[in-house]
Amino acid sequence: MSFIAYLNGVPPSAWTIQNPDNLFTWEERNNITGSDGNPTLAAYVNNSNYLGYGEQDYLTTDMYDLTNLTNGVLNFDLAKTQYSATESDILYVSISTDCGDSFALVYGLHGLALSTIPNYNTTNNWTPQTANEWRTEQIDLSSYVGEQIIIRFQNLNSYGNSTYIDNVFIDGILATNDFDVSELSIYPNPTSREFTINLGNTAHNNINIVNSLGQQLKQYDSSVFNNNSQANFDVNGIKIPKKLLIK
Ligand SMILES: [Ca+2]
Repeated sequence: MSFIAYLNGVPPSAWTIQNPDNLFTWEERNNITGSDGNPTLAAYVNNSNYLGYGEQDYLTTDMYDLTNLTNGVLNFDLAKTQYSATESDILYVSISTDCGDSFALVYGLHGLALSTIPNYNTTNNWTPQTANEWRTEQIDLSSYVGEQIIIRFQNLNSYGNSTYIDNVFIDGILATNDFDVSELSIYPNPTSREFTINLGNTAHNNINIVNSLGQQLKQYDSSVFNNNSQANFDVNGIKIPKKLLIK
């Protein structure tokens, strides 16, 4: 079962941007070819026009509760090129467990290790042209299970080239006594419209679909299962985030 926060380009309202020099920083960029090959709205830093070195720009998430997870993985999609070996930006990811007072580094790459294409790219304002110019980064959060965490993305510029991130979410296993997670399956997950829940031999529950802020988008009574172990759902017509949280 997935525990999903999300970002489709636009930071949710509780996310914050810190831009100490008041110059370039994290912004939205629309109609970018996304990690699934379709147009997406991605969070972007225009490092190719950002004439400066060592300037730091922070994109900081809302707080996420990992107390009911038995493991956790932070996923995000990255599209990134570097201008040259010397004009090469850095991306850091850090985690706070004290409401943002302090952060511990969990990810930091620069140079071609950060780039999502093989070579340097001097195209001004580079944009990904195909899905395979994106890479999904995965960061193990198991040591943060039981905590409430804030995630911080930090762009450290070096007059390099574009940095895009999209589809930030936490994937994990819910620890709950309400049902046997190993019995339950949801597919496809994540989904944008239709999905099937198979309860196996577990008791029938009401199904709540909520977004990452915990707001309920739709509720189904357990009668939707009609005494079968499996039911199909169609969430077409409700305003949903790019990825769903089903619990
Ligand atoms: Ca800045």
